Amino acid sequence: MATFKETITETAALVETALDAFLPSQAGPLGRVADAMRWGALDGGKRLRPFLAVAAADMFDCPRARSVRVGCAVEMIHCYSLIHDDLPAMDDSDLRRGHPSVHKKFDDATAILAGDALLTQAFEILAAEETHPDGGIRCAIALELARASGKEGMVGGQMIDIYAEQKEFDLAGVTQLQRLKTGALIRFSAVGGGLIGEGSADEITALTNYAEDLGLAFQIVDDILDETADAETLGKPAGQDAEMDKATFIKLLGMDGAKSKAAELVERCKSHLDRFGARAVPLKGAADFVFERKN
Ligand code: GRG
Repeated sequence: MATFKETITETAALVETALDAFLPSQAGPLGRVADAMRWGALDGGKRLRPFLAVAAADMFDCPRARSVRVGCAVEMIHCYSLIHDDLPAMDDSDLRRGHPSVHKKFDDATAILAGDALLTQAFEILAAEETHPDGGIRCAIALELARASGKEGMVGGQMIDIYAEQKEFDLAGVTQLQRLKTGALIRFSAVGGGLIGEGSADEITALTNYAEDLGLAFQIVDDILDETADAETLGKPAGQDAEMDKATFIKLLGMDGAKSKAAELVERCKSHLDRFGARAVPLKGAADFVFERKN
């Protein structure tokens, strides 16, 4: 049986090829935004979200030609969020995935437009008939992704993160913020995979529970890495949370407390998938990967 590393590498290659085809370079006046979209979306990142979508769909023997499209859609939303998050008006980061961020390589206006275009194209991909012949299923997936990405999801989380008096946040407040900011897209990834694979309502609920615990574990590990890893390993600036005096899981639980909370969540998230038996091995592997990741 393939190792987790081999499986995620194989999925990432499929996603890379599909993204490359969805985002061709072009001549003429649109060339600049097309290049910026490519800069922000290709050749980088762990591709965790598309992996979750494809691995969840694989459990239901869904054709990869369908699930990879769902994976590309969520990765495009993720990449748009990173491009906008790096802008001077937000985190003002010069480095992303070890390369100059999109606004540094191009300019602010191009970065805004490239992010907008990736966001829009994600829904174009989901709406197209190649994603699934049943328009009801395409619509259900697009609805989930819209909810996960918008005001009641990632955008809402980012808004709270920027403007709330975070210093005052308790554990419940930080958990809620992170459930929206990072958790919502991770949740969509597994659920979107279940929907494209035509899982039953109970199976989608199991995937939802898995992804909610996984998303929180992912964020706790992110907080730990921000404090312990260097910028070269992370491929982005480190130590930003402490610099901005953000309320993080480490600040609230201490380093040891944060590590044991993440470990507990990873074990719990895997247990939600026990009903799938051996079919859940890749998704359970993703949970261990999230816990052990170094960037
Ligand atoms: C701008 C609407 C808008 C939202 C931005 C996701 C986000 C919200 C900001 C990113 C800031 C950040 C570092 C959040 C912590 C968790 C996170 C999303 C990390 C990056 O995801 P990875 O580690 O990145 O999966 P790669 O590069 O591997 O894809």
